[in-house]
Amino acid sequence: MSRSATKGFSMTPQLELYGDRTGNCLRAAIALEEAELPYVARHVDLNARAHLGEAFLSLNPLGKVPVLVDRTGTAPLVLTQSNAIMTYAAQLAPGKLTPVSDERAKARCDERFFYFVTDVISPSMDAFLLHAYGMGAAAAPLSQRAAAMMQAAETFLDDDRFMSGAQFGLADIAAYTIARALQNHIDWRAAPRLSIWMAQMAERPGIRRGLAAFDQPDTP
Ligand SMILES: N[C@@H](CCC(=O)N[C@@H](CS)C(=O)NCC(=O)O)C(=O)O
Repeated sequence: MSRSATKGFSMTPQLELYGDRTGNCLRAAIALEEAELPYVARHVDLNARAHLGEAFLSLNPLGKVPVLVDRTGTAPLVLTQSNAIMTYAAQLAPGKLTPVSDERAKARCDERFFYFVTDVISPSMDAFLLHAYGMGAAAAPLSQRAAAMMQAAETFLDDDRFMSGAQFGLADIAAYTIARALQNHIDWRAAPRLSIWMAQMAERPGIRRGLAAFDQPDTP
């Protein structure tokens, strides 16, 4: 909904998501898309160091993406953590990304969401940083661990159609982008349910739009 949704804004957009084509940013964009919230995506080109420019640092002094700005209140709300942006999207669109009426179903969705965030995405991010610091040998076991934890999520699909439970949700978004990143490390023949789930996720319009959110050349 990102670019076409600009038509829905008379002047300053109410929700703006700043980011680039990284896992953290794409998860935030997919959450906004799947929640069907109108927003404008602003491309911050990390390669061009746009995140270190004065304009962007005034939004997030840490110089990191994603950043969500919500101007619907009396003062703008600025969120600089991908997971906070995702849970905020769930809050703004009750029932779209987390179950609302069934406490146990909500707990199951949270449990799975935190599994992917802490047990898969986190070691994978650490491996990425070790690579960036020239410590590729130290990174390898962390990448393998992340892939093994991703593959273990096959069991989440034994009884449920989605990673989040009976309905699509935050855990599916967290799982999908990291599963794509780790796809060459996963033994897909040993994970038939995961394979089917991946194919289904790839067909979701909200996921497709979220993945393309930062394809425009905009800069803040
Ligand atoms: N904990 C933050 C991490 C944000 C983060 O590290 N963003 C990366 C891109 S995914 C970034 O902006 N890197 C640029 C830099 O560190 O210079 C989140 O989940 O949003």
